[in-house]
Amino acid sequence: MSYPILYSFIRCPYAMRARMALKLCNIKCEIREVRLNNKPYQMIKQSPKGTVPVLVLKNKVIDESNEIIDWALSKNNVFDGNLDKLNTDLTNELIKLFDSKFKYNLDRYKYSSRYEKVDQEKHKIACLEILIYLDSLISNNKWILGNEINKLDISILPFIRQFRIADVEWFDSQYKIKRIKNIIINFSNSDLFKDVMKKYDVWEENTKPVFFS
Ligand SMILES: N[C@@H](CCC(=O)N[C@@H](CS)C(=O)NCC(=O)O)C(=O)O
Repeated sequence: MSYPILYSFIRCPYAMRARMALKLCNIKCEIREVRLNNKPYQMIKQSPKGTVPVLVLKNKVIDESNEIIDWALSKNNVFDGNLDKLNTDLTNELIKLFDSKFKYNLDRYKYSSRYEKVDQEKHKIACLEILIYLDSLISNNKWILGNEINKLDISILPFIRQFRIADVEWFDSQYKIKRIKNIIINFSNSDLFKDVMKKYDVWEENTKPVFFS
């Protein structure tokens, strides 16, 4: 039996969300850890745009993290029934917000040296403002929309975590994002997150396949 192949990079938040979805949905795959500065040609052959994650299936290649999540859920919807229509719409809206505006500002804050003339502080505050908005939408739950982990959590928490680790002391001192602070600590300490952050050797052809899930 052949398993799907996931090209992944441990620290990539898009790959993290895909790994979490595959793990939660109990989908066994071969995991191929890559380095972004030395992507294997086998991956590029399957997905010429050269971003991770890439999931190679028998009959198709999925190279967008959100589509990998949706594919995993189509095989085994572990979140089924968790959300009503209102929260499903909110989930989609918030994933869009984080993939666009939050990510845009996060990159300019965290990797400011890659951009010309950026006001790092301005981008940091723009991210904080989005988080204050998110905080205002959530109640005192374990996860963002309830006490069960959901698609929204796995999709956006890797980016919020990245924002936090850029300046932990400052993040933890923000009193307007109290709920998010609790959720991000819960997330970082969760077995799920620890599982998907397991380190693998960089993949090379002809080495024994390593399986994930
Ligand atoms: N829209 C893509 C974005 C994936 C993405 O940008 N991944 C980054 C790593 S976090 C990447 O592979 N960048 C290519 C590079 O740095 O060469 C997705 O959601 O899968």
